[in-house]
Amino acid sequence: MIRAFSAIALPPEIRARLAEVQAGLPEIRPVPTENLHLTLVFLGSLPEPQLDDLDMEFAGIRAPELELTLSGLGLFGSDRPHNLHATLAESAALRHLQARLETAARRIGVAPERRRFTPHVTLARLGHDRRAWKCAELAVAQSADFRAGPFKVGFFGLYRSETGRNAAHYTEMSRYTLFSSQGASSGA
Ligand code: 2AM
Repeated sequence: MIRAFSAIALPPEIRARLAEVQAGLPEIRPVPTENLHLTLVFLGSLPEPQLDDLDMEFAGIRAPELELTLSGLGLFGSDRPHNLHATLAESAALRHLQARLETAARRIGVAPERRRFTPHVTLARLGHDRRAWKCAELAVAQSADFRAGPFKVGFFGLYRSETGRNAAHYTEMSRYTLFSSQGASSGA
């Protein structure tokens, strides 16, 4: 069984901006810079044949490149915040792509998350430390001006997740190209 998810990798300059935000929050244990990503669909643990089917489905998706912007910070969990993240400026194209991946997952018998898709990049998972909660709440309250991007997204990936004692380890198993609108107009 392979624990898998599909996601958008972030360009190095965007990860560097997020690392600066994390560095300004010393009370909070950050997600390692190389792990920062935007999850599209969390797939759970799948047997390899099902992953192969999913790979075929994803490879058949033709969708345009995206242009995304990170805008502000947010928290999941109102009285017990558990996740500090960067939020995405609204993108209909991103929602459209995500919905297509979810449909593809359903088609091969994977039931994705029931919670509504809230695009985000997790910066820290908060434990039970109240100081970390306070620090995260303050960061969110002061984040109105935070922007990173816009940046182009030319592909999405299928990742394997291995959870270690400290940080998770993510490996890209496959990559799926999104078409550029310039290429589309020339018939490519
Ligand atoms: P998160 O960043 O909000 O925690 C790999 O674990 C990716 O899948 C993470 O980005 C994680 O989102 C996402 N994910 C979504 N649902 C999950 C779940 N039930 N368990 C673990 N990860 C999940």
